Amino acid sequence: MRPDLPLIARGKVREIYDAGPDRLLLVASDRISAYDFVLPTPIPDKGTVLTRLSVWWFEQLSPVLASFDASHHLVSASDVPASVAGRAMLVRRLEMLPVECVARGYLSGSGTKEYERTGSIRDVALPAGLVEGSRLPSPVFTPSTKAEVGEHDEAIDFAAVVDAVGAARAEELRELTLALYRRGAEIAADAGIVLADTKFEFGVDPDGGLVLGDEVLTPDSSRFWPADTWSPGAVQPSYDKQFVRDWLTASGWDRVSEPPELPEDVVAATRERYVTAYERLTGTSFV
Ligand code: Q0Z
Repeated sequence: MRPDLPLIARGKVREIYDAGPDRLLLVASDRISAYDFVLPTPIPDKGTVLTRLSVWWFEQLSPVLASFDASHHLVSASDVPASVAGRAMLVRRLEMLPVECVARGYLSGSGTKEYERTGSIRDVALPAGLVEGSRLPSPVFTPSTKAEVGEHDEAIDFAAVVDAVGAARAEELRELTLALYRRGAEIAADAGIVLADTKFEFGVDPDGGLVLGDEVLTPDSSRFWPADTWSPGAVQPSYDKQFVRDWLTASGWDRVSEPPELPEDVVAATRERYVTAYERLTGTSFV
């Protein structure tokens, strides 16, 4: 099912439609990606869970945004076409800033690689002895540039952010990204979830105001780890995708050819993880 609106862009697992001169419709699908592939098997309700999570987070983050004289782009999650009801957000159309604003509170993935090579992450020197999964002494802003479809985002330093958006806006982006991450991580911790890192995208409205856009603090834009098994020194299990990764690994799939269909027990267990994350974070029933 798709809305009867002009398609503007298609990501791996979501789409953006033209909803009028100053509006966009962001639609989250039930598709799931793993190891850089979109899998052929959808996860029922994933698009709805992620949309409802983003909507809830926009509300939770409003005080942080207000303290920076900023706002978010959400207009409505109910005034959307029936074909995408529950998994779409009507948003203000913005002039997006060409920087992916990532905050990391824990060492993981490319952050671990950078630390092992340099002892720092971007411009921030770190203590010796950290390992994959370690909590950082304080969260670090690790911006990147948006890559073309199929490419990976490219790490940039703070000076490159200044070149892209100017010094004042760059400092605002760094401080707001870190403040939003800190508040998100605090709320996630209360739900038994480690928010290891996350990526925000910002835009500017016609009055020049800074606006938080895109999806926020979902498992697709963040690393969620179960807090009860957090144990630095190895790659941490993913809160949402671990059953999928484990099954794909055990299946013997070569990670080059088209990925196989997931069995129904893996689909059900994965759907349950998304729903449980939603219910633990929001304290409300998904149903
Ligand atoms: C977000 C993306 C995709 C979903 C453009 N409020 C806004 N105003 C202008 N542009 C955007 C937004 Cl959110 C915007 N993206 C990322 C790509 C599906 C989101 F294919 N791109």
